Amino acid sequence: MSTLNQVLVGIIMGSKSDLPVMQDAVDVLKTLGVPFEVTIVSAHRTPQRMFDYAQDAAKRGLKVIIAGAGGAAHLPGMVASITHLPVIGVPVKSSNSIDGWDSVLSILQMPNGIPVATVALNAAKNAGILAAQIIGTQDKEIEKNIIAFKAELAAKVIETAEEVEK
Ligand code: RP5
Repeated sequence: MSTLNQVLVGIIMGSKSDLPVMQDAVDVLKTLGVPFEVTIVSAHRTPQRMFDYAQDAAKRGLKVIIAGAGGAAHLPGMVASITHLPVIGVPVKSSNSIDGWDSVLSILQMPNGIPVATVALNAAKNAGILAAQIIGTQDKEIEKNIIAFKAELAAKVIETAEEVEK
């Protein structure tokens, strides 16, 4: 049975300033036909909102959370500590001071038992694809969309290879 009417992926971010990066997750989930919601939840500025969001997410039917944040990026890890849902973390390069390593390390270096699936710096597109792949294990339509998406990637490589070989 397809679950396509139910919102399955929650995209959250620490600030509206993260949106230009996080938009890539929005766009690829649209492409892959995965129903999602998007909002701002700050671990530091709205801790109670973060707690409520994470605590209610599974009850509301979400299956995966994508959380993006920059700097001392505690949002993905704290959300993962509250919910049993899989959390995909997107380190956002929010300042030039240490090249985004602050975001990467604070999302990546989780303690044993509380994983966050951390994608590369600013790689919200990959976070969206990974979320769709997780949903696709249980939803035939989304699985089909993922397979088509990957076939398209492969076809582009073959096309460019043929151009280069001419
Ligand atoms: C983090 O601080 C946000 O995720 C953002 O990446 C960074 C800067 O936030 P703003 O000061 O632009 O709101 O919490």
